[in-house]
Amino acid sequence: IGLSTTIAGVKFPGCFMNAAGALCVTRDELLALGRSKAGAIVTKSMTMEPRHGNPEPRYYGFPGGSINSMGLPNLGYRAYADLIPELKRCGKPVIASVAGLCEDDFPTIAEAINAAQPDLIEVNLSCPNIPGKPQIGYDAEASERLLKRVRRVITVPMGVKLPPYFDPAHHDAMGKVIGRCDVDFLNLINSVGNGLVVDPEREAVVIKPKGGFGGLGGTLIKPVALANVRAFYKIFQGRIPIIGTGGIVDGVDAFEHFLCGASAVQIGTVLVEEGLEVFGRLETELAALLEKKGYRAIEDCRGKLKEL
Ligand code: RRO
Repeated sequence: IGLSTTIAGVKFPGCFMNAAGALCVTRDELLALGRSKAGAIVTKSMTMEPRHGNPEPRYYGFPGGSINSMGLPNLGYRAYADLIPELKRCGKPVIASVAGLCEDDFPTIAEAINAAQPDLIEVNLSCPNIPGKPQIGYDAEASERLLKRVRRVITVPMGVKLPPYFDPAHHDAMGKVIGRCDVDFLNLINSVGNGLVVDPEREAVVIKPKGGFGGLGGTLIKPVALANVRAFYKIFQGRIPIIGTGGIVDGVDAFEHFLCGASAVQIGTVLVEEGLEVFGRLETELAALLEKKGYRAIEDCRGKLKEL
């Protein structure tokens, strides 16, 4: 059974990789991803300057998923630019996740990171956790302005990490923006922003920043992730490859993402909860499922979801 995949012409030895943010801030974490069975190394979203992020506790896992308000803790783009050559020697694609605290940061970071030649760049338009800053991805005009600016300086395949949308009108509006900006791949979805988890025992919130509000991930967001993968797969008729992210706990969840149209999948909450061993488990589970169903490779089931 082949679990390799291709995104924007780049070959991935496996279809499972970390989601940006999960175990990918430090050099040690990134090199450990390189040694693991992950099909790629994805960096933490980077900013101009190094950041400690929001006050702790800022991540909380519970049976249905997770809530986080990390606040972009990262080493700053210069450190990641210096690390990329070493990461590339791990023998799998390196995806650099580019963010910023304001619009002008993105092209500066994108140009410098592009010069370090990661295999792909993912532009994160969907960080929900900077106090007082709305997500760029919920502003179609700002998204288009920003994507056109970064596209000018990025020569490697450029992807966009979008927030979840909850209305077909919003899928269509962002689809038009993406269609005008020469985007090579999409990553769907970032966390479901500004949820609130309550501990009834302590009668309190579970994370400190923003009064307890944070981005939701894990099992509980899977239907939202699948809907966004499917909506954009249909808008582009499969012509823009999609990385599916959200709610993947086992091989069946990954298979559902592929049926909806994903070409690869990323693991956030369950990677944090279970550690790097998750990649081997997911590969085993997906291979067994594909085998049982008579599929020989991911591309044989991609997008093949039946409608009634
Ligand atoms: O660092 C974060 O708080 C964070 C980011 Br940049 C993001 O894109 N998504 C998320 O759930 N958390």
